[in-house]
Amino acid sequence: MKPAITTDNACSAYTGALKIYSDANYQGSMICFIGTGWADLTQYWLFWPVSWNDQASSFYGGCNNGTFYQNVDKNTHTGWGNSQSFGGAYNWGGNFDGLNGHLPNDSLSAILITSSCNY
Ligand SMILES: [Ca+2]
Repeated sequence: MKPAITTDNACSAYTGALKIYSDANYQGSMICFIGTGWADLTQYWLFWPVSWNDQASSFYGGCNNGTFYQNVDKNTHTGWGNSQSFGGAYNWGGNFDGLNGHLPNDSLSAILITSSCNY
């Protein structure tokens, strides 16, 4: 799979982008992903020199479906261990609060987007 794309343009050009927020309830800093594939959050800056690893507090899935992982393999840049699926009518967004199958706050390390859109 190709890596998920993340750019500033993805936020403005694609209303369907996956959005990850540093604070609960869609607040704080945001990073966007569009397209299918893996994203290793140790590879993206929240603010230098702090990466997005273990920083996410809420998400909006947009038109994407996939899986959030609590751990990431440093060599393959793929997720493992505790996970949470997202997308569809019942998992379109929310807080990482450790409840009802959600990952705990500040634990997200890798994202797999299995289906996406181009809008
Ligand atoms: Ca983690």
